[in-house]
Amino acid sequence: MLKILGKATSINVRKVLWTCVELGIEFEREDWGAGFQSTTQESFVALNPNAMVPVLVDGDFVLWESNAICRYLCNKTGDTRLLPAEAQARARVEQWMDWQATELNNAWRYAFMALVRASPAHRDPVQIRTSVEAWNRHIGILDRQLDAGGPYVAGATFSLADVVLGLSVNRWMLAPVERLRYPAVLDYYERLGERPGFRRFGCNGQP
Ligand SMILES: N[C@@H](CCC(=O)N[C@@H](CS)C(=O)NCC(=O)O)C(=O)O
Repeated sequence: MLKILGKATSINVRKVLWTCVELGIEFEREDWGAGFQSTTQESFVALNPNAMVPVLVDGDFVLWESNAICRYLCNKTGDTRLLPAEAQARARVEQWMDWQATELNNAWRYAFMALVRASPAHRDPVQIRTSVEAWNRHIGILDRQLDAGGPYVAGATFSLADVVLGLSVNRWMLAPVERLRYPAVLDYYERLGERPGFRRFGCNGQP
């Protein structure tokens, strides 16, 4: 059986758990990461030199990077519902997944470390404000995409892009920041809330 290493409260682990529910994949999970078994242990670093969760163990095959794991699970099952086979449709899904992992994540990181994690290394008020503004600005990009071409990020059907961005919207919704009004994002969030995989893993224990 597939093994997923990582605590279920981690946003990146939850991407993989939600994807497994969408694909009907059974898995075992072990708690690793801050508050659980340390990822800096030699045995873990041998699996992922970045000392981060999630890590997927599929027999002898070991994979890290949450978005890559989600894509692997689709490819392994041959299920093209979340990751289309057709080149342009797939590229559109992957475009939004890459945007989430790079542009969007870089926007919120400082504010999240400061305001949620209370990190002593993230106390500069100017950088906090800049990060909150960038966070809202990026959610605004998502709002315009959903408004123009929804109801899902890559168009008419639910895809892997919605798994990774659904978790990002969940993080934005729960963060103690001033949120700009984005009606399409709020509708989208409600729509995702109807999915069993989101209810189980997407909303980090929140209703
Ligand atoms: N780019 C990586 C980032 C993984 C990441 O940031 N993982 C965090 C948890 S969300 C982590 O392992 N932090 C260290 C820890 O919890 O010990 C991915 O998408 O898999």
